Amino acid sequence: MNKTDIADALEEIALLLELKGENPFKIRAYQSGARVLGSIEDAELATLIAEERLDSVKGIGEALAQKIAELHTTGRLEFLEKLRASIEPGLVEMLTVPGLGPKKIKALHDKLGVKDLAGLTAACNEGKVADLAGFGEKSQQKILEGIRNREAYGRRHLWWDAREVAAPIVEGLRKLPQVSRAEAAGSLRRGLETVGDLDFIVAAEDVAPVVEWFTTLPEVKEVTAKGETKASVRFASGLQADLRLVPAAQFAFALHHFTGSKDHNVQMRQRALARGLSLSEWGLTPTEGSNAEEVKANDEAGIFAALGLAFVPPELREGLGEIEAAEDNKLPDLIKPADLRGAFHNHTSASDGHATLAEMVAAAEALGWEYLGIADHSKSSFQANGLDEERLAKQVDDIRKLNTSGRFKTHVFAGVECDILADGRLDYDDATLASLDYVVASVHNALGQSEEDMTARVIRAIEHPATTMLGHATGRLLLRREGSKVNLGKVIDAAIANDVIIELNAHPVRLDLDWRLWRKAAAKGLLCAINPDAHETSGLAHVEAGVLAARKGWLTKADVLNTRPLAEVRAWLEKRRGA
Ligand code: DGT
Ligand code: CA
Ligand code: CA
Ligand code: ZN
Repeated sequence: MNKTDIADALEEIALLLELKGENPFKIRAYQSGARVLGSIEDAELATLIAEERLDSVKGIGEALAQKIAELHTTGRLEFLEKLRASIEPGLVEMLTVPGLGPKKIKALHDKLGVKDLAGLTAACNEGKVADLAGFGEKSQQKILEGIRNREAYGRRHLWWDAREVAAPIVEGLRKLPQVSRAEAAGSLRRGLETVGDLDFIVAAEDVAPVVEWFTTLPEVKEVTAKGETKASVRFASGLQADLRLVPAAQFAFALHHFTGSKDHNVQMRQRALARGLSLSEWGLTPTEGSNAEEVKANDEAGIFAALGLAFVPPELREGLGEIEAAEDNKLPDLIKPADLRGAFHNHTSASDGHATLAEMVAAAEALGWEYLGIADHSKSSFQANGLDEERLAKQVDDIRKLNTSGRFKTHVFAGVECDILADGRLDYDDATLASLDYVVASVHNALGQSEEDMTARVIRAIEHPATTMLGHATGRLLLRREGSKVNLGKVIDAAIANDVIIELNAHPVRLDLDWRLWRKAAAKGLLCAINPDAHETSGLAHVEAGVLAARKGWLTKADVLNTRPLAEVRAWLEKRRGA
């Protein structure tokens, strides 16, 4: 196991111990152990374990060192497995309700005998939760709403997770001798932030072996349909998938149809009808009485061309004006993953990341990035181990030294993810902020403010001369928590007026600001930065999800600051700081 997985295991132990109401000192030992691990480089950790010296590290005692070693060498921990087994699964499930932490769940269990979500719903409906000390009417309402949302959320999956399941299946399908072409279609191909089910389109002449392969994949839990042209399965994760088998001549039509979206398809069909043609998953054929000829197409571009359209990238097929733009040959030249030269919002083990500064920079260098911005949490984010002025100054110093050392080809920008306090002030004084290359300003607490207060708060932060960009504008966590109430139209206008960037937070659970707002905002002059919000080296890869969302928002390379070369970015940041 690597240190990120070990840290996750330690955090899980702390959470479970808290659910059991264990001694707070013991709980904190696991939490700080997880944090300390982040500051040890992976290679060093292996050495410390091999030489049995892990307990010499400050913050790691003998008992903890043993557990870490067990996880590192075997990938398992008996202690954790026993702990998991000792707790009712319903209690752990309750942790997925927003606002319910281990302490509150323990209180609900001890005082009301609540053991699972069903019991919690009943207790709320009977008004018992409102009467409990530390809860009240408002919090009872929030819990009920959270449980309701959870059911809706359970029907969809993050794009990132769905892609992880789909990619090896597409690979596997393509390797089958009966298969000539295979693609994942549907919302996954369109790059939607959440996906309902997977849709695979396959061209095959001999279908039975393909259906057999698909329905007996190891992760399949249930086969819900199995026929000549279609099969449907449900995976253990709850995700469902449709497989559609077509003759090679129909592949392009089926791929286009099942990529969707529905709105896009409806508009395409109307366009075809106006030309005396009928468009379906089977083909493009003349309507009755029309003298048009059947159109054959080997790829989607052929279908679009037959209807007088430029090729529309799947990300744009939402029925939001892409057909008109394709007709006028005015589709944007969309940003591509390879356009990115760095990113600004990334964490290290100095706050709540799992990798050291050097590990993060090495990972950025391996991606070929020209620059990496480090923006750890600020002091008010104590839950995320935010940096006080002294620790921030040390980090800035470390970054400057790393840059002059020439150890990495990637330049490091010293920034911070500065909390926007409840009244809109920033979390450091002006002198501290002035020591940085840039500032990402983000809301992390008091998320439940009124729309009026939240909007004024965010705009005040945008108007601060030290603010470079606004982080995760609404604070939404996809399939987990709705965003804050905030007037984004006003926020976007304020950002443009103050020359402040709004980030497209590329973390697969955020993708915030939403793609639906970008086209209009960019046209008005808003500049974007696509930021992975990485908390570990592998997190830098999140930019892929961000680029997809940016493409859905019609963004081009020119709309995104971190497509520019280092010298231009440096100049932009300096100008912004008034340096
Ligand atoms: P999802 O799975 O809810 O995330 O969204 P999609 O877009 O993947 O939808 P899905 O799986 O129900 O169907 C895939 C595509 O098939 C959809 O985007 C468009 C096409 N499609 C499905 N049902 C209809 C329909 O009733 N009318 C039209 N025009 N197209 C349809
Ligand atoms: Ca689908
Ligand atoms: Ca489907
Ligand atoms: Zn943040």
